[in-house]
Amino acid sequence: MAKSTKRSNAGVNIHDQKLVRGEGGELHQIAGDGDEVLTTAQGGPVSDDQNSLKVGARGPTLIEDFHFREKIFHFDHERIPERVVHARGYAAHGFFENYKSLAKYTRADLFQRAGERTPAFVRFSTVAGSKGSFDLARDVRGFAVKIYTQEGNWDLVGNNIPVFFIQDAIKFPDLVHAVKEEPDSAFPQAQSAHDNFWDFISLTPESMHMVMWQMSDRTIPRSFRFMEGFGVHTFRFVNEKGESTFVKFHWKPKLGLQSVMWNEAVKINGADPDFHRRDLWTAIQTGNYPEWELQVQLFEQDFADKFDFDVLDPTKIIPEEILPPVPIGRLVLDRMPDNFFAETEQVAFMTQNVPPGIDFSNDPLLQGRNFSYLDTQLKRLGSPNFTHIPINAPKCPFAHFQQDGHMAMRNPVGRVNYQPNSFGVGPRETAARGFTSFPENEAGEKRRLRSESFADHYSQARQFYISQTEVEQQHLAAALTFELSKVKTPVIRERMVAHLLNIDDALAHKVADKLGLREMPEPADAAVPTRQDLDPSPALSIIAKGPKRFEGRKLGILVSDGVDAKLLAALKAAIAKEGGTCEIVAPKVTGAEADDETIVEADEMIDGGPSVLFDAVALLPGEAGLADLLAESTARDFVADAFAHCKFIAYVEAATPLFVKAGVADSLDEGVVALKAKKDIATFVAMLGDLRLWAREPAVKMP
Ligand code: HDE
Repeated sequence: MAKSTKRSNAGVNIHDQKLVRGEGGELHQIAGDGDEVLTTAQGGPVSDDQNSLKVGARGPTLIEDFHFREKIFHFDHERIPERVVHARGYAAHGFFENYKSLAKYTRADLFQRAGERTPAFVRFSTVAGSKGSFDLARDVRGFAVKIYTQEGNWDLVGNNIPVFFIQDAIKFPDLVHAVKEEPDSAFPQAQSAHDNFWDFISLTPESMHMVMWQMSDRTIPRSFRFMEGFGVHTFRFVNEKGESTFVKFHWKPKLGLQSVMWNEAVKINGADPDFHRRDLWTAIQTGNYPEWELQVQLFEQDFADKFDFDVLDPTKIIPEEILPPVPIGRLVLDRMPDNFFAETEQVAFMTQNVPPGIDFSNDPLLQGRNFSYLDTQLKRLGSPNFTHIPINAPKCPFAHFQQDGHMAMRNPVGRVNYQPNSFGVGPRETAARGFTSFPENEAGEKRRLRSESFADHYSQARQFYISQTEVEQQHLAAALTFELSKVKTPVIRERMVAHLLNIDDALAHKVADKLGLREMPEPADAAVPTRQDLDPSPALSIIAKGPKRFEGRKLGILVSDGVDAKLLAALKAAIAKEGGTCEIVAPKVTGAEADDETIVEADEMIDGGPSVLFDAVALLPGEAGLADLLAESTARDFVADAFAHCKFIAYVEAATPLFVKAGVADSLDEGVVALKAKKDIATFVAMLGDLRLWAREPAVKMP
């Protein structure tokens, strides 16, 4: 599938700039002439872009230098405000393909015809960190999808977690203030592990279900390609007859779910803060287009009424075992934006962008969001004409009488700018085709109330916890302990343990014990007691539904001079057959000389390519270059980390001293495979689908 990447160094002229002496002997720095003339933004040709206009060679700069002034003015204004949440993001273009007509449920145009493709743009993000923060923060991931339908843009602005921290939008500013860096010190960046966040959470019992997800490995995904997405709220499908069906949207990654380990995340952030960006960029540029299936849970009011929780409460899910999601289409991302700012930064997602046939429910979080997203675009993009920016413009015919304003790009002509008018000019509304709200009967007192049906804060938190494998339960407890260990106010830690007692007794004790709490607190007051009878939902575990294949994953191969060329080629071929990729790590960036005297080019020098960047590793040093690796502490870390992160490791005999150096020589287990004969490659590759040898974890972690 490999395609050449968009970028190439072809045509790069390394001698472009030079210093030359003028006729009078004076020095000029000049750039090489090209066919295209550099101009000002007003179109004036520029004679010299290397020197500002001065009085003499060493005199002051002149204010009349309009080229300099314009250039600096524009530069000074290059930034727009970053998003107040989800500032760090990365996006790609693609399409949604509908499987078959959903006319029975919805009149939405994109769902009417089998096989029809509709263009889409998807932005993934972290929530808390600023635009320049690192990719592997422990954080919820945004999964925002814009589909350019023939009846207007549909934005499904979701997350990689199906529930949320709060039940009412009015609490959103408090939640976000609490999780972001503390306002006096301005740290920690992109981390929830601090007092303010846990203070707010421990005083907000409705957040407990979400906290279980947040402390699970879901918040340290291996890449965007390996995460699920969720619309979170209950929406409505409305068909041609005006009948409504409730719907919850789920995106399922074709390559399966995968996360990294916390210790790995911490190290990846240092080694490659753009780990997730790079992954998406590389996958798409090499033709390995990531894909998700859109699945829906469809239900009626009487089905919803059977639950003792409320389907309007965004802190609840409907377990997939109770209502299996139905596949309705697929999303493929196949093109990176040409310009990050123009598209990824300026894209404006809005929950209120729905085509006819998709409607809102009364979820109070969704209702609040529908207000917020329009507001935020004006702040960030600076003009009500943000829909004139190509990435935000509909791709279907559109016509309205909105006019003027900052940076208006589409200006109507002619006399008539209103309707109705007597001249038969311009668009008119259409009762038949236009968006109509589902006419739900609404009545009640005007009050500030939280519905009684929103009161159970612990049952689904418990259900999530008991649905995890033992390994995942350990990770969850470790994450809670880590986060709370960064909290300096003891009462906040205790208050959290008091909530955990309502979720799972063993979990609460484990965390209390790891934190070193001397006394157990009383369980937190619960408005509704935790249900103990909810069945585990295996669909909530990442490991239980692991992909069982290495497709889309990466093997890091450590080589040095003398590497066995035939073995290397066989290993690379076996990985390619699985749909995986390989990267070569060597002591020098130019690579290593193999035993057959060919040069094996390196992708990374050893200190730039730690094993945390790979899903599995192979140690193929040659005897000739082994000393180089043994002298290098990063080579020791490569091996020690791969082992500690429960990765599968293949090795050749010559690599044995590296295990000694890494301090793991006495602990080698069945996940460490010696490549002695050809069949050993097959044995190793067959293991890789498990992604990790979790059985090793107890040997490398404090109990
Ligand atoms: Fe957002 N959210 N949000 N949010 N949200 C924004 O809009 C807001 C919520 C989500 O890649 C902002 O354009 C409120 C839930 C994503 O550009 C802002 C509430 C979910 C993105 C905003 C929520 C999300 C945003 C900031 C509580 C998952 C990034 C910049 C009621 C279902 C979209 C912007 C992108 C962005 C408001 C809660 C997902 C301020 C008031 C729940 C993926 O409008």
